[in-house]
Amino acid sequence: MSTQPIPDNSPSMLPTMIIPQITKIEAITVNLPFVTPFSISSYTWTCKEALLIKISAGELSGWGECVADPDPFYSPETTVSCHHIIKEFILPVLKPGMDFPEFEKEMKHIRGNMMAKAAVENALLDLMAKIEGVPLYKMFGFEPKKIMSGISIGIKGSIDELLIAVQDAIDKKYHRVKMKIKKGKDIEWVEAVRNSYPTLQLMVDANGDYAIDDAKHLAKLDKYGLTMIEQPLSYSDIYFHSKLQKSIETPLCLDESIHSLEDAITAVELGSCRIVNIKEGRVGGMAEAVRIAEYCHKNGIPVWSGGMDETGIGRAFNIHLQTAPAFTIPGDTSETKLYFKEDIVTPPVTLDQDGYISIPEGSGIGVKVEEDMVKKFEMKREELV
Ligand code: OSB
Ligand code: MG
Repeated sequence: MSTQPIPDNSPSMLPTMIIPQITKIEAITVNLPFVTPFSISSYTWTCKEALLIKISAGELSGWGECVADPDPFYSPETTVSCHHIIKEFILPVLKPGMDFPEFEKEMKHIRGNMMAKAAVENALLDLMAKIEGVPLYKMFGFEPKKIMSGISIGIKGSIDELLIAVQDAIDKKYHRVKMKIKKGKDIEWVEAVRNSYPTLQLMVDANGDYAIDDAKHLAKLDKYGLTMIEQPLSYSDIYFHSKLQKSIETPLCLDESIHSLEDAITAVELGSCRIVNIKEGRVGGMAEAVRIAEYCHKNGIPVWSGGMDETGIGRAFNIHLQTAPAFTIPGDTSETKLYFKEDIVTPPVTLDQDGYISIPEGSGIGVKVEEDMVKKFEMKREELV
């Protein structure tokens, strides 16, 4: 598998900066059409509805993108539940003058709701980096690097359609291919891809479609040399994954089940997975994502950055996150045009001729949020502060 080496001096400099005087906070719900529908085992999305949080301090604004969908088919959180939690519980604890660790401590009183927390926390981090005039990765103490690319291919109508999508990804030089699977569209589909592409770095994601009783069935995947099987069992399970991992050779990777560093420790100590998918938007934001990455790295568990088919705002956070040296496996970081004809930021994510992605230049998340495009896709806007 293609990996990047980890330098010895992995930094863990989390921000100890002061929350600035905030002049305005807006919650904006946007809806962007997908170029093609995206199917996972539990649902098909035809568009991206996202709750954006814009936190302003005078002329400067930080942006966060909540990765919850309008529906509870990936995670229990939704755009509307997140809006409620942000407005009624998260923003009331946000006080100018408190430092960032104090803010995170206050947030711990609010149980769960990690997607809601991430949207606010990330917007604050973007804002603080912009006030400092530094790129986000630099505020975390990381060095810039070229980011590996990876594609997540949704469940297609036929094996032929899947093979076309895989060929397309290979032509674009993606570093690894993930294919979504579900019961009835699994072994045969993986076999077809593997037969056509014997050396491709290939993995599958089941989004919780199987149960522990399917262990023997899932073990049939062992012969295809997959890098990993992502979240084969229930979205909330850690324990049964530990039993499954003992009965199959392919490394398991957890996605949906991991909401915090505590969850990651539980999974690693139980032996529930050998790889972790870190989505900063699912674990409360960039700071917790970095803590999970550093814990996993110390414990010999490789990590990668997942995606939630975010707009360019969420994508930019994922790109900055991957400068943390623990991210050694290509993530679900793909070109903007795979999902969107038009996005709300510039520049779009593109791959260079070797399949790498460059970090957007500029302070904070680096990309420019195009307000006219936000307005174009806007469904609802509310001033929260
Ligand atoms: O399980 O990783 C997942 C998209 C929506 C919900 C869940 C998942 C995904 C993806 C897409 O796989 C990854 C991406 O390209 O952002
Ligand atoms: Mg997944």
